[in-house]
Amino acid sequence: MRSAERVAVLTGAGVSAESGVPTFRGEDGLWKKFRPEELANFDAFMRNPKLVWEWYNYRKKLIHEVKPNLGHYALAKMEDVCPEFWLITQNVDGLHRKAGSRKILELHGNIMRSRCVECGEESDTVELREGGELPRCRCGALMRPDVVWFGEMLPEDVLRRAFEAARECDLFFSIGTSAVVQPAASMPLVAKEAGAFVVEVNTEPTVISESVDESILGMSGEVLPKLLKEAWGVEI
Ligand code: BJW
Ligand code: ZN
Repeated sequence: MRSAERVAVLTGAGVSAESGVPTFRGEDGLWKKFRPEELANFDAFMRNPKLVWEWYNYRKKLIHEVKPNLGHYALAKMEDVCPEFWLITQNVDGLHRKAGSRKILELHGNIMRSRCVECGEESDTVELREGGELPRCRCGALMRPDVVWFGEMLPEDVLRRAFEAARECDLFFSIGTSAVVQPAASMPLVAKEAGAFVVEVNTEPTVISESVDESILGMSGEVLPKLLKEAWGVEI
């Protein structure tokens, strides 16, 4: 790790779990008995925009109230000590930026932004007011959260740069992700195939644990500060 020149990191919901943000899969991921797969898609939104907006408002409020944890801060420090560094995140909560990370590629958008389903106009103030009307654009169409739902394309430029980082790094971390949602889930394997040393950090084994070079079982908020200290001599 100490000798790595180019480092790329993929993070998932597990990194924010210690901040109090629920993950998607497992018991923890349920909201009013709905699975995320039933809410995070365009058809569900058009069928019942109020329900989907309620889920997003609940999460926005929660995210607004929480703080980054030691895992986020360790990754922000890692950016300072590695000559080349990219943080690829599936998270939409903005906690990496709050912790000080700058070289971030947000694969699945950002929950604090909204955009019009018709004309694409963006806003970062729109939400469903309690008991109120659904948020609408100036053009009259519905506003939706500016995140990537199942069956939708990821932002093209962000995706291209993320795969580039995975292919070109010599050290790749996959942290706090179940590694089941594509195309993010293929990035650790792409990195491995291209010759990188791949390290996974997760509280449980995942579908890629057998394919990576090192699988560290533990909480990212505990493991990452230790790694940072052992490999780079940096304390947070
Ligand atoms: C800790 C911890 C601690 C806990 N420390 N660890 C069939 C086969 C293959 C692919 C497909 C298929 N059918 C459809 C697809 C494509 C689909 C897909 O991959 N589906 C699979 C699930 C089957 N993908 C897509 O649709 C993507 N688009 C796409 O492919 O476009 C091309 C295309 C277009 C049209 C048709 C087909 C293809 C888009 C995916 C968008 C995902 N969106 C969401 C919602 C974002 C908005 C929002 O937040 O509301 O993104 S879904 C949700 O899952 C969210 C997450 O970013 C994503 C990944 O979840 P993540 O982060 O891994 O969380 P968890 O909960 O799964 O895992 C947490 C982990 O942390 C666990 O392992 C814990 O153990 C661990 N943990 N505490 C360390 N303290
Ligand atoms: Zn519009």
